Amino acid sequence: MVLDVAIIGSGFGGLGAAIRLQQVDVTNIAIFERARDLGGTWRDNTYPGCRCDVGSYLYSFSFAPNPAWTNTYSFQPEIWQYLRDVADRYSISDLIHYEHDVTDVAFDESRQLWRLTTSNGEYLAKCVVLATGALAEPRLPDITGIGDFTGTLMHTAQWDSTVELAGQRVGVIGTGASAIQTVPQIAPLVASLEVFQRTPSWILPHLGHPVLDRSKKFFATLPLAQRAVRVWGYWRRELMVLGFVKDPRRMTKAETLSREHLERQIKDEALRERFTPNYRLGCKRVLISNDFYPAFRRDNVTLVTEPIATIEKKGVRTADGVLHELDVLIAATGFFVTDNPMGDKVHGVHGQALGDASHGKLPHYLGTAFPDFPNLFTLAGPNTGLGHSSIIFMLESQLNYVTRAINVALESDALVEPKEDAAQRWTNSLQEKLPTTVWGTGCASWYLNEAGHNTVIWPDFTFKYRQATRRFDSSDHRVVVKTTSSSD
Ligand code: N01
Repeated sequence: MVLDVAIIGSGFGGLGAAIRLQQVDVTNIAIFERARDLGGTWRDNTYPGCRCDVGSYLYSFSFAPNPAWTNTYSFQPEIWQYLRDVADRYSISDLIHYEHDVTDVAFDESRQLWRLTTSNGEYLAKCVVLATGALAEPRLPDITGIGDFTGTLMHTAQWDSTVELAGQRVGVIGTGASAIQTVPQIAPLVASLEVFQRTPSWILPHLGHPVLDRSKKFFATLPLAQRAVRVWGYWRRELMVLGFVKDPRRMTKAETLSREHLERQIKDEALRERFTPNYRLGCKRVLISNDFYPAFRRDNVTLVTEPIATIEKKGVRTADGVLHELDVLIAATGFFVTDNPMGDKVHGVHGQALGDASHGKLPHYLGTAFPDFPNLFTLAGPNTGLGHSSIIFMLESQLNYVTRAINVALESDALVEPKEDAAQRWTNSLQEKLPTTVWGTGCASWYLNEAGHNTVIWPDFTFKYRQATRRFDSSDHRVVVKTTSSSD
């Protein structure tokens, strides 16, 4: 049977796509998921302390509010449970083909369909929604000798809870979002903890707190009140665009806040110095934490800022020649983002790899559709990521466009793709804006591709993206009615 839509991935994007498509009566859908459960990055990241740094009321589907959040900034288990509940509530669970790792997506010219090769067989589909996420492929650091380490090596996104940390000598590489959450959690358990920092992060105070039972009841009886909190949180975050995008000098105030936070929490001036970033706040992802710096007040926790030279059998050797002997080495080193391997598994009509869009070699339209990739759409695609707000808002915006485009394709049995000049115009308009934003102020970050171009972040107010994705502009698209019947 030919599917109307094949969705790849069952995180926020994939589930959202299935729900929204069903709402417009597209029901011949399958979701392909490589794992045994749904949830994407919120299923995979089980490291101690994993938590969302966007508020709970905003970091959820607008159509599925959850009055029962127990904290204003949710922890991973609750977000994962939320996704499972949403899948049940919208009867999505039965659409998911688990343990179907998609290894190749290619356009079958003769049948004018997409052919998906999975670890569990081949499938044909009229349309494809790639919802594989930007933070799906853990990146181990490319450090000489990493394979020689004889202790336990694990990435934060592949946490093995059976590894005994109590009483062990543990090292953590990285001081990004994952590290700052897990370091305070594991510090009290371990014999010693050495944190290898290459670049300090800007860290602001965390404002999260438990939600009172009476507030939960209030939100359950008065959904509009929860909606108001969401809207308030949304607009407060939108104001940050004034600094991130319009004038990065406005970040000075937040930098002062962050420095004061550091001063309050770390009294040792030399240590404070080593924690102080030398780039503009916002250039790398801004972090929030109240317990990361205090972890370094413990006798068993050390900050190592000497660069890592090699990893050896017994531990990490730094450039000063010191061998830091370890039992467990934790890589909190992030993900393959602009070089996500999924990009090399999807090929368009003329064989071009979809990953070329992140390398600036393929123009994209709304970060979602691509010339020569008819009826194929990506969620969280190029330049739709955010540094200041909820990615769910962007996904829902993309889904407005995707559901309309898929409707056009299915109703007319057509191939729909953006015109080359429309895609080029869109891509150029973003790349022209980016150099003067905070991400162009000079720092290394996972927002930049190998050429130093930001192909990850949306450089404007998110409501502008919502406007751009609100309707299907037929003058920007080629809609070609198929010459072959693709229904069986
Ligand atoms: O990864 P990162 P992450 N040698 O890439 C260091 C999301 N997230 O997993 O800055 C030494 O941010 C690297 O150093 P440097 C969120 O979007 C969200 O922490 O490159 N160090 C850096 O310190 C986040 O941004 C939540 O110099 C090396 C760290 O490793 C994204 O996931 C929670 C190195 C990597 O930091 C990724 O966060 C957690 C090397 N060879 C994560 N290679 C939420 O709350 C890398 N590093 C929503």
